[in-house]
Amino acid sequence: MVTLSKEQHLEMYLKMERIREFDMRINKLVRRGFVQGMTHFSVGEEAANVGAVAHLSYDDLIFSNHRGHGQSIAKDMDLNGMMAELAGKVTGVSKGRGGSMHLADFAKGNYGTNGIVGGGYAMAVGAALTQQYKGTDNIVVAFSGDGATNEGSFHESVNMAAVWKLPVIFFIINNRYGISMDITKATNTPHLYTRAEAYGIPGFYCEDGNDVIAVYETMGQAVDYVRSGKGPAIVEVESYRWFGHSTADAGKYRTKEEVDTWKAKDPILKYRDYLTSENIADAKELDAIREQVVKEIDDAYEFAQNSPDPDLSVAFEDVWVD
Ligand SMILES: Cc1ncc(C[n+]2csc(CCOP(=O)(O)OP(=O)(O)O)c2C)c(N)n1
Ligand SMILES: [Mg+2]
Repeated sequence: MVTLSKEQHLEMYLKMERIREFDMRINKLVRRGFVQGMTHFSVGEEAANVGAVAHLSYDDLIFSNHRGHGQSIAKDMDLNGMMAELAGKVTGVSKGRGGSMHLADFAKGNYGTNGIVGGGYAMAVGAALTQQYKGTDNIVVAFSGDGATNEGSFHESVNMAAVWKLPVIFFIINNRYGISMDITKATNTPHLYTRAEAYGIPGFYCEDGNDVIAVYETMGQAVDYVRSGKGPAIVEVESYRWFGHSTADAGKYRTKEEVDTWKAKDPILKYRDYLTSENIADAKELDAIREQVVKEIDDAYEFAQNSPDPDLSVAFEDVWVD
């Protein structure tokens, strides 16, 4: 049983609403040419992201993948800077130079989204080695999808982390697809957390990754284990992306029935039901949070819209280390 205070619950709810509203807005803005470059949405996976990050402080580090808006928002990324980054503006969190797949905020322990599938694993292991070397009790979380776990880098990274007993969690959001590839055609095992056994580390599984409390509980077990210095762990949660793989994908390989079935398992509605039925919050309070979020995203859009493009003269800055 989890014991979360009302404030913690409302914080998680707020972040889930932020992720939803941010990506819903970006989806509209993409069509108007506001967003520079490719974008992948976290809509549908809000609980998986928020339930995982809720255990982390700013001293704990995360490495995201291409679908990293959810993790970035869960780790408190400034919405103005995030929106501006997607628009390629100079006020973006990466000075408008990277876009959706280069969102980072080192001060809050966010080591960035990443366009290379499987590219975050080895960096997370390196960051975990730093924590062990320095004797901190910080942990590192490498977020990825199901598809990425078939990259060689996953296996090399998990193995090395296991041998060196590094404080890193490989957190897999299994949404059953790698672009258009159904998981059953790419992976000869029904569950990815069972791969942990091959490396002699624990694997934790959350069947309902749309239930933020269930994700929180599962991740809590993994965090306790890893933070106590016993070594790495794998966590797998099942969820689903509502939209196509990216802004360039209409998602024709999935049936409408399948998508609708998952939309009916909306993580935000599920959490609202929980919060109201457990008398933790009433609908009015939750509606107020939603209104606040809509205003935040309106403001972030205004901020990005009114920010200048980077000057051409900076094109070669931050490319080489002096
Ligand atoms: C090394 C590499 N190979 C291929 C790609 C193209 N690519 C981008 S996302 C993706 C699928 C990733 O699937 P998954 O890990 O399940 O994450 P999801 O998109 O489902 O969240 C692929 C193949 C890439 N970006 N990098
Ligand atoms: Mg996937």
